Amino acid sequence: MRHAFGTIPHWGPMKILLYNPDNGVTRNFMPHLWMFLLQSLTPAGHEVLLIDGNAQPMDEAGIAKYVIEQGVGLAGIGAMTRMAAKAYRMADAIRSVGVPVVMGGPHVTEEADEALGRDGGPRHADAVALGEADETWPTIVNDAARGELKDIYAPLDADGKQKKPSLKEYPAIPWNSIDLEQFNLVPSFFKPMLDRVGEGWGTFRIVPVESGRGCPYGCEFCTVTGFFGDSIRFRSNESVVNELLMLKARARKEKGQIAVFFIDDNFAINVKRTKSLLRDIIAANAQVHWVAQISANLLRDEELVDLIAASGAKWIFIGMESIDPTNLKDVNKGFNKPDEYAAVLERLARRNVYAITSFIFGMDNDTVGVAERTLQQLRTWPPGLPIFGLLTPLPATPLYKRLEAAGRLTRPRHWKDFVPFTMAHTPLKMSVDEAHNEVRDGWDHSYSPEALAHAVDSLDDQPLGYRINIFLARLCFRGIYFPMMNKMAWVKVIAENWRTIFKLMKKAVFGRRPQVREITSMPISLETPVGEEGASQVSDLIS
Ligand code: B12
Ligand code: SF4
Repeated sequence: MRHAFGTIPHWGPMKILLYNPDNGVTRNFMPHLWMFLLQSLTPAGHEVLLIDGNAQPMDEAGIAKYVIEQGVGLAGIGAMTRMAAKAYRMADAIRSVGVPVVMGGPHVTEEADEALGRDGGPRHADAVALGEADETWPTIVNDAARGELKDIYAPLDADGKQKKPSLKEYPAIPWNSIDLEQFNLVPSFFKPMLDRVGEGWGTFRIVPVESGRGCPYGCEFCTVTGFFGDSIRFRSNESVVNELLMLKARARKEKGQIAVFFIDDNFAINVKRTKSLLRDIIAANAQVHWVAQISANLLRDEELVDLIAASGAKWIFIGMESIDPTNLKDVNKGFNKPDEYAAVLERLARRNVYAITSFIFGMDNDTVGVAERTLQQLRTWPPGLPIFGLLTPLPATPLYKRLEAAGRLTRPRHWKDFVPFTMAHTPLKMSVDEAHNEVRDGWDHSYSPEALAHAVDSLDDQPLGYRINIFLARLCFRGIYFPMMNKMAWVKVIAENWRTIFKLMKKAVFGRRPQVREITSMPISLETPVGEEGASQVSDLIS
């Protein structure tokens, strides 16, 4: 194995860089939890540096220079499939200056041979951590410090069977001291002005918190059931509550805003336990504004939805996927009942909780016009944040295997040449181009100036803050499909939406003056494609 700065191995404390590549399309300003988790699980004595490429964009030369300047002795890179190509390029750059790289996360867990160059391609990683690395990470660090990294680290029990870490002894992530500056959504040049606005608007961060892992539902396109297993594990209520209290205290101390994204795949997978957690959060006065993913079938329970609202929830992400029961059955998601979507959304909206509704086009029963049919339904629902994607065969999913076996994959290793919103197989009842057009239609019609105005108007009976809220969130979400990475793009969007902006401003000035707390009662965006310019519009509106 090679080492930084010549041939002298590190036998002692190291500087460890944990790096998450950007996805190359949008800026995802929510930091990735794995970095903080592994940092907390690193054996004492080592120093851990974190770089999220979404917040600190870096190229190959930049990262090579950084690891040399910092004297990094080990780099850990984690990536989803869509960032794999970038992750490999960055890993190559780090290895080229003699620093060993260990890779982990959902992609390399399934494609370890690719990362290790055992598939005939180049080697990108010195070692690969398979699956959940909570228990293998300390061993990896110790091996690296001794100069004895192995190729593969797998979480196995004494019998060689795969072992899932319990979350009962969850490490306390020191949110009170972690440097979160790179994740502030508010641009530095606006900070002084927003500090004056008060309510902590000089900083705004969305922080990932997990309360449990695993989902037994096994939807065909999803990696979660395979990766985390169908054994669901939870942290204790107490440890989650303490984490929220710590975040709340930090926000207070820094006079900043913090919102939480519960990253559990299905936050209410065990309704009894979720209720008990939410009750404990309320009892401990640990409420923060939060977002979580919950499947529609679990939101039938009025008491659960009451607790969701009372504990601070503002947005619930719902994987609706399709309004066609045949499609849902095809992808093993027949538990989603399109007939009840409207009722679920209304149940949330009655408590001023809104939904991010996620749809997948390009399913086997989809035909031309699927976007319009979906939009027709959407228009009858309370306003939310619709998002549209394409059915994507991720490695090792049942979907990938089915399409591969049927010879239907047109780009079997699509991640090697990642192109956003581009299919890797041909759907049965329409062409690839037609599927792409459907997704474009979905985004076009949901995020056009008319659609934004309609969403705002549909909340006419609500406080102004809610209307501004939905407008800003839609503006931000628009960027998931239509990249808004520079000032000009934002100027154009603002110009297109001037009527709605003017109307909201007028209302703010001549109507009841908006309360900053009201306006900002939810995270602006989960995947914040806004960049600095986007956030500036946010601040314009709240000042
Ligand atoms: C939160 C989340 C998001 C958030 C933002 C991501 C963020 N900033 O955290 C949002 C909502 C924006 C999002 C969006 C998307 N997501 Co997402 N997301 C998640 C989710 C629910 C939680 C991630 C998490 O924090 N997990 C908890 C941590 C502890 O687990 P972990 O990251 O896997 O890390 C562990 C191990 O993997 C390992 N590990 C990870 N990295 C590393 C690195 C090293 C060096 C080592 C040693 C170990 C290691 O150790 C960790 C501890 O055990 C996961 C599902 C899941 N439960 O993981 C999906 C998931 C990661 N998302 C996924 C997908 C597909 C997407 C989207 C492409 C969806 C879409 N169709 O548009 C987009 C892409 C966004 C983008 N940035 O480009 C897939 C990725 C699958 C894959 N093979 O790539 C997942 C797994 C869900 C799924 N449906 O299969 N996502
Ligand atoms: S419900 Fe969500 S997390 Fe669970 S398997 Fe289906 S898509 Fe994946």
